[in-house]
Amino acid sequence: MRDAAPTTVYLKDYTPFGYLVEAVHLTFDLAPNATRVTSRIRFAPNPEATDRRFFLEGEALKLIRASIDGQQVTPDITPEGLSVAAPDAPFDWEAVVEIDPENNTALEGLYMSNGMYCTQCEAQGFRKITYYPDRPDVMSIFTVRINGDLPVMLSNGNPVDQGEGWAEWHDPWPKPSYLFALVAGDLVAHTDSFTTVSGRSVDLNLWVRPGDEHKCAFGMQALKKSMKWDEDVYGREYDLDVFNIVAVDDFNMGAMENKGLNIFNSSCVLASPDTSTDANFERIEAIIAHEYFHNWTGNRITCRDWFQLCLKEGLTVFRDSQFTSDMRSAPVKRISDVIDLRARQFPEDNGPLSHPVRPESFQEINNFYTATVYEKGAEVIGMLKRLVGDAAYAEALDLYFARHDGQACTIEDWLKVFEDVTGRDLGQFKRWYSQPGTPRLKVSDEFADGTYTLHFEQMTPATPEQPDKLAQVIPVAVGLIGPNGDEVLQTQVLEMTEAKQSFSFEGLTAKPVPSILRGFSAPVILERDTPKAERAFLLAHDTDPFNRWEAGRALARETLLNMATEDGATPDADYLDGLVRLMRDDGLDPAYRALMLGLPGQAELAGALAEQGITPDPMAIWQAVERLKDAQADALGALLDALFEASQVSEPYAPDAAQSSKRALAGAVLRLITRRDGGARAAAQYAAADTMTLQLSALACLLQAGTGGAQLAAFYEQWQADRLVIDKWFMLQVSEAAPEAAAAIAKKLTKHADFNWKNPNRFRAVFGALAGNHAGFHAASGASYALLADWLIQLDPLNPQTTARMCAAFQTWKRYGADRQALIATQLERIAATPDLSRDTAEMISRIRG
Ligand code: 0A1
Ligand code: ZN
Repeated sequence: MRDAAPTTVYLKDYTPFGYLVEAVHLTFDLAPNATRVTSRIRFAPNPEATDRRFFLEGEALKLIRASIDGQQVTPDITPEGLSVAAPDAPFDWEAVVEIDPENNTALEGLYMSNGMYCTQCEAQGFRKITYYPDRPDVMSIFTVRINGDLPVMLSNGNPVDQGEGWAEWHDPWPKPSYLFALVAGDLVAHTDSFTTVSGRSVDLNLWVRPGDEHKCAFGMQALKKSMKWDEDVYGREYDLDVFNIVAVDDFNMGAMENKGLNIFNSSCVLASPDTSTDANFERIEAIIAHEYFHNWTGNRITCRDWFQLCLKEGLTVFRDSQFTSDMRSAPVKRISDVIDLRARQFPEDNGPLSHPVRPESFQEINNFYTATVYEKGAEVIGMLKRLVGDAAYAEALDLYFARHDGQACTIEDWLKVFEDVTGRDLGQFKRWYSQPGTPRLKVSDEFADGTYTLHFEQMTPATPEQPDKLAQVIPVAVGLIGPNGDEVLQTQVLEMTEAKQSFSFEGLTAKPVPSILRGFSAPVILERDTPKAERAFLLAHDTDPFNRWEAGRALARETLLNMATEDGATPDADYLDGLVRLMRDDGLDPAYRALMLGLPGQAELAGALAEQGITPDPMAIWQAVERLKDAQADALGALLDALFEASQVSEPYAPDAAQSSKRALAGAVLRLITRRDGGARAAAQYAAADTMTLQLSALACLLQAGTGGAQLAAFYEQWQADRLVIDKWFMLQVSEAAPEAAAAIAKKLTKHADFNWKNPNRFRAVFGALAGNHAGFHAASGASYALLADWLIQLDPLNPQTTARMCAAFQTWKRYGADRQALIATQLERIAATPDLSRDTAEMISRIRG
């Protein structure tokens, strides 16, 4: 085994490290295959700790020498680290190790990407750079010297000095090792500056490879907007003289918030109108904000241990959603977030990978950077804010920053500031952090003598290791609408705390229509036998934009489920009528109308059937969706042309909310037009397109219609020198493939000269798209399952992290029929039986198998 036998780490076993680290000096002598790292570390006994064992984590390091207070020592070395007898008094540790960045294909620790040195230390990568107490509660002040012959050499904090072949950096803010970063290479900067609220000027640099300079302007503007927003909304000022961002082509995740030196997957920062879509721009703006916001929520206040990951991630996702809502459309952002939550978090929460927002054990922490920790973690904060109100939320956050600046904290610390500010007991609320699973909220109603009553019952199904669930605090935002369409009760937050609870509203002249869970006020599944007429009524009249969209979504879901399971079922006329009426309403934001045209994902529909005890047939679901889209196109008819024309943008391209909203509607409409004209309009748009948004949306339509061969070839010719665009070329062919063709197309693409499978973006372009093509992935032959398993087995020895994340494609396997389950079980067994499987992948596969 490459890794030692898996050990499980438990939250309950936390103990502090025996020593404090007063200061760290690191010297890097860079060389591709033999970089020397010299560490000088000042340790002092930790008065809070009882266990004084001196163990430093270290993996894949060649120890050259080590000393304590200048005396050479010979530590005991294991694959996990070293231990040595250390004084019970302050002392200086010095060690020299050698590492091999060029052969570091796991992209964790110090590695090379296109000749550039870069690091990724979260969560436990620093131990691949030198021996260290590699845990977030050990915070220290770092000084770094880099020796090498590269034009640009960066680390955290402020530049101290530099000369020919060296550079020195000092970070005055104590930080844990996971926030350490180093970058060295042939880079060019797009520069700007920002003056903080107290008048300090900060140099801003976005470092890229020569040739990418024209893709920096948007990211820089997003950074400046984020800095200003965090001052205005959270009172948070930046705290160094310089803020560096670097774009890297080989990166396992989206981006990383290293102090003063954020490192980004180039796909999450580089943008230009001709190579990036509106959706890319919006995502980049959000990720830049997210990493920047971590400077306070994550860096200045960090996590005590990795079980507390949601402390920084849930809060920072919540903050970046607020930012996007302020910069763009709040309803569109909320609806998009809920679509994403249902697509990614709900399957996780209701399947074999279910875990609490704050997990209580893990084998490999990298497997817990999940939708549950991030997105459900953000939902929990949204609920808290709704329960205490905006003013108390702001006060609690001020107290959090004042009380905990410079500390490594827990969820208990976080909740305590809210308790202290509001006087509330949040003991029951805390269950959101410890109980996995999506609560089901059953609702019924009655009306008598002018009183309308809503009855609620909550139930959270059993999840692995947690069969019994206690009642949670559920904020249910409710409004009531009278028969004439007027709102008779504005949004009120009902606070549900019991397993069963009822709420009454008096003095009504007629039975109202309830609008429940407005704004998706809690991450639950609402179960109510809602009469179809009520849904249609809310689609027409709800004043809450989320619930108005939700009414249409529910009608679409119900008709699709019927069509997928009942012979002869036809598209629901009420849904189509309501949709046509909304599409005619020019008062509605075009992006909102584009969302209205969207349909529930096929995986979501499969999950809904499985919930009802019906075995989902992926092909039947696919056909139902196809038929409903045809029905949408027929029902909208000539209106489609009018909408398409009205959504054209004549001004020069800008990726702002106003323009991209129009293009979102035009793009959704073009999909339907293609169903009627066989692709003529899309071909014309493709031929005339001068931006990636228009080019790609046209190409997607053509591929879906099965007529895009010529354009696909032309697209490759035009963009073959641009990796990020070629990722789109790979991805689109698989995501638009017909169900029976998907596996073969993906397989053919893996043989393409540009299929660099060691690059995570390229690997994900093909296999992320395959897993996302529901009917293609679940093709009855099992070809997609086998292909994905082949490639996971091939990638695992090189890059365990990306392999393990992709295993999640199999997490819903028990939903499907016996034939598919057997096919998937074979692949899971095959992966599990692979010799020397990484700890990351082994843990994922064993959890998925159950
Ligand atoms: N903290 C980063 C995400 C991140 C997590 C783990 C990584 O490597 C295992 C890399 C990045 C964020 O939230 O953006
Ligand atoms: Zn984050």
